[in-house]
Amino acid sequence: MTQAKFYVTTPIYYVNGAPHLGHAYTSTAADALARWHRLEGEDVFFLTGTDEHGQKVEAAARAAGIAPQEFADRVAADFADMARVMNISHDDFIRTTEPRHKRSCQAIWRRLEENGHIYLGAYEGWYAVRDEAFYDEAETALRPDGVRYALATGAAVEWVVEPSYFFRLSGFQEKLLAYYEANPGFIAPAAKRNEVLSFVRSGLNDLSISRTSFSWGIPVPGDERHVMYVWLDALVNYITAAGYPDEAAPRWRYWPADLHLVGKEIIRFHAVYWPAFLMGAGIEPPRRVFSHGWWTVEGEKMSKSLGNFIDIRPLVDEFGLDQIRYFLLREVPFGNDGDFSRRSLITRVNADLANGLGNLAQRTLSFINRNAGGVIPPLGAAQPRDEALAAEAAALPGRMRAAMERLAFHEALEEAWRLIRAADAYIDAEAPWALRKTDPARMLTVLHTLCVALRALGVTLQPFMPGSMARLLDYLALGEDRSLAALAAPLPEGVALPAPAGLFPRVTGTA
Ligand code: ME8
Repeated sequence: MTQAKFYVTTPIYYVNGAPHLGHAYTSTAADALARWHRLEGEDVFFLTGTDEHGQKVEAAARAAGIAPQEFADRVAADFADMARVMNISHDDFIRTTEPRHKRSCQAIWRRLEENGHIYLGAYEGWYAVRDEAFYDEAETALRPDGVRYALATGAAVEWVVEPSYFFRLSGFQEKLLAYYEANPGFIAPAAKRNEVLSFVRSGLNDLSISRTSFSWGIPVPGDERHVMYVWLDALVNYITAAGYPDEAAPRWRYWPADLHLVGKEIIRFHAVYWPAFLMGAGIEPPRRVFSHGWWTVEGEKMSKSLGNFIDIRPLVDEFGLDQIRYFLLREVPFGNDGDFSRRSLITRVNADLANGLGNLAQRTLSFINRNAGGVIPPLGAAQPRDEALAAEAAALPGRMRAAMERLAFHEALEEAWRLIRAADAYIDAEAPWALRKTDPARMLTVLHTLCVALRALGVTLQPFMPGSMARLLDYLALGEDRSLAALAAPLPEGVALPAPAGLFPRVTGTA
């Protein structure tokens, strides 16, 4: 049997500003998926990186008074730092100013040109630098302040007149609709799919794919007065990292990507333009694009004018990394919008982690340490209650898998918490502290069964809380194989366990 592969991406983040909660969110979600698929034994390729060209980045560099490349170097380093702090396990970090990417962009441009999908014309219309997007007039409105804004995003637009190369997007309407039809799971969630479908059904205009009014971009091959439109440049990152244009590269085995994770505001680029570019170049489109919702902070939209972009790193220092990762993926159903507040963070951490998982682990492991010789206790004659809990533990990976396939992180976590509640109820009902005097062999069986449940929790929760679950599995003396497959083995009775320490302290921060 050949090993299944899984190629997952985050958007590449613009280097016009510092990384914030929103970027950390997408990266954490992608990381949990990458780690989950590795646990399943798949050959995973996980890509993240930075989007460094275009007018917006050029303007930010100018405002900072430094050259765009130097500016991009600084901010890209900050994004790499955020990934390190968040324990993001990417296999590659791509920067669009790298030579491999220039080569890849120019190669796909030539392919599109050879295939007759590019022509020279002139663009005259609205452009929003903040969104790096062209808009039809009907997609904008003039506000009382005399400025015209894009309706979808609220970004100011400006009138642009310049020579431009165009991509014959209009010719792809039927092909795209046929692709969506044949691949019902291509765009998720369903509401987004409907939005994209109606956009494509309403008819597609050709797309301007080069700019001449600034130079911070990848030169159009054969006509260096033009730089490529930053979204064409940016989307191509996903094939560059897979080795394009070298389709014999070992990494090309990962293409097509299994999943592009994106925020809801960039679904059109990923679900319309990107598959059309790929079809035009004779490359297979990605398998799935999933759009997630947006976080507000303490009820407010994060924005430059409010100055309330929050950096995740001080929160990690304050609350702990896995606490933040857990909160991000548990608090809001993936795909929905949500609000980030200190109050809900503190509540979650205390209720679910300190009092829930942490307490279960601590009360079980310290009891074993004190009363069962500090080893994995032997399993005696199991009773139906023991078997029921062990069966719940055995069923957990399958239940979580079903949720992970739908990117329902909160449901996957809820499955784990059902097991935690079942284990808590089991301890209370079996009362090992009482059995210590009345039936020590039975006590050991109960403790063994609790270790089975803890091992299932520790292994399956690694993608969400890698550091703390590594500690939990160390306390259970689990060997090197910590994949889902390892759960099938019986627990090795009598193996010495290290002295456990608390996993998740209660937090007392102010809301
Ligand atoms: O759009 N809530 O980069 P970008 C949740 N370079 N997620 C958020 C968020 C929020 N409030 N704010 C941002 C770009 N994000 C392009 C992408 S890909 C070929 C090019 C996340 O720096 C979310 O994933 O503006 C969103 O799509 C991404 O950051 C946008 O990052």
